[in-house]
This record gives sequence, C-alpha cells and structure tokens, in this order.
Amino acid sequence: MRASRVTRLVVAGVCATTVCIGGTMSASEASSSKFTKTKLLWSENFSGKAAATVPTVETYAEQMMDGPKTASGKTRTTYWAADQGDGSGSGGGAGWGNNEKEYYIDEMLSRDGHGNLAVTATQTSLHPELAPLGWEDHIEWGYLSGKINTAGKLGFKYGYIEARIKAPAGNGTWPAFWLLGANVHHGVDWPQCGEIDIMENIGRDPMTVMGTIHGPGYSGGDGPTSNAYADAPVSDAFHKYAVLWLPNKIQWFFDGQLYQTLTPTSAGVNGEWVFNKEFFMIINVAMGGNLGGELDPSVESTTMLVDYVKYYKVKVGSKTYGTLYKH
Ligand SMILES: [Ca+2]
Repeated sequence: MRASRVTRLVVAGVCATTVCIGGTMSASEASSSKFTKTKLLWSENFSGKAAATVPTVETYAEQMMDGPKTASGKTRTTYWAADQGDGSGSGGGAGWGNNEKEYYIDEMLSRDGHGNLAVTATQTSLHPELAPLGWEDHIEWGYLSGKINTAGKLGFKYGYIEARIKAPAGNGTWPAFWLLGANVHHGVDWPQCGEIDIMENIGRDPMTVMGTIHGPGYSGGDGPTSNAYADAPVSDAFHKYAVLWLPNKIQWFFDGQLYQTLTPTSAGVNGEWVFNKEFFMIINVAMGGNLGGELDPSVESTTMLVDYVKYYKVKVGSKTYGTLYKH
C-alpha cells in the first residue's frame, strides 16, 4: 500500500474457473501448508447500531496516551485508531508516498447497522461541510475517505488472518487490507519494517485481487506479488481475503483458495525476510495515486464494507503459530 507497484501489474489471461492465479503455478504455490485453525485469538465483527462514526475509533495519539485502560479506568473496548489527513505527517509525505488523492477523516468510517464497517470515499466538493480547512486550494484532496489501524494497541505475529470484504466500485478506488511492521513506530523506516498486503484491488481492474510484500530491496514496484482473479467485480459481493503467515513463509488466499506463496528464497527477496516479528493491521480506501490511477468524476461516492476481521492461531505439523499482542 505504501508505494507504487503499477509497473508490475500484469493483465490477466482468461480464467476458466472462479479463481485462478497469474502465470505458471510453482510447486510451492500448488498447495497450501497443511494447517488447522486451533483458536480464534481475536475478531472484530463491527456489530452494533448504525452510527455516523465508528464509536470505538479513537485517534492514534489518544490511544498512545491511554494505554490498555481508558482515561476513566475502564478496560479498552477497541484497538482501532483512525488515521487522519493527507499523509503529510506519515513519513511518506502528502499522498502517503503514492500521490494518493484522499484526505482521511473520521466521518468516513461508520458502522452500517448490519454488522459491517463502512469505509466511504466521497468527493470532497460534495461535502464541503466535512472538508478540512482550505480544501479548495488543494486539488489533490479530491476525496474524503477513511483509514483505521491497530498500531500501538494490537499486534500480530504468525497465524491466519482473514477479512470478509465487499470492495468499493469505480475507477480510482484503491482499497486495502494490510499489515505493517510494528517497529515502524520504533525507529525502523519503511520498507525495512516490512509490509504484508493481504488484499488490494483497484477499481479500474475490478476482478483482480493483489497480494504483495514489501521489504528491503523489494518494495514499491519491486514488491513480490501475485494476483487472484474473480469472475465478477469484487465490488459486487463479499469475498474472503486471508494470509497463512508462518516463520519464513506467507501464503495468500482468495475465498479460501491459495494463490501465492512467498519465502526468503522467492524471486526478489534475496534472503532478507523481515516478517518474523510483530505487525499491526490497517484497513483503508485510497483514491487515485500511483496504483489507483486516474480519478473518475462520475464516482461521487463509493463504500467498502468489512464484515469482519478474524485472527486465528494455527497448527502446522506439531507446532502452533499465532501470537496476539495487546499493548
Ligand atoms: Ca460483521
């Protein structure tokens, strides 16, 4: 999510089945590691009444101050923080390092009352009452959108992580469900911190799902990646996006079907594997940018729905993997 990889997008051939992968399937991609989900370590179901905003979301700064208890002494009920702004303070600069064209505000995050998180991207000009001060002078703030993360509160290492998502529709949309190395907040820069993109999709290529990693020497357009292909736009229906994450191995699944396996010996990684440690989770809808592409004026408003995120401990052979960190 952090950087462009438009240069390595490959146009898919025709798929005869509902899901298939691009290119030639290697032996390691042909089958998933035999694993069993042994325990649900954490889940977020986004249940509750429809609300203008997600009531459990607080700013990252507030979360960092409060610790595991809220200021009033109650045990925290959320581990989500909202990212705000255009990325100017993110380290990636305005546009989040990708020339993205959204400005994140809390109001674009809501519960829909049907058990889903709704992340809406909407043209800023249509909602000047929600727009940041001076928005008229920033043509790059074409859309208001939403982004949440678990940084500093909830971390994950290994296991099986799955979200059920209905992607937004329209040219320029760039939804993502991804993980970022927790040490990015402790002096380690991107891409050394590592990034695992569990799901990305771009609206102008609506039937293609991308799974990617970024690390030292293999980031941006050089991040190892593969695609899964749906037989209809992934904005038409909910789909399950997941990774099985093990020491020195990550496998990507689309609706339960494996479509990619990456290891330290995968092409481009050159042995420096930065994924055997804690990561945090991010969900967002970017607009435009290096990967999202041209914005489409006809896309006035579009919404991504997230039914759930589930995190499981898994057993592979005689060993179990999956550690949840609550900070
Ligand atoms: Ca739900």
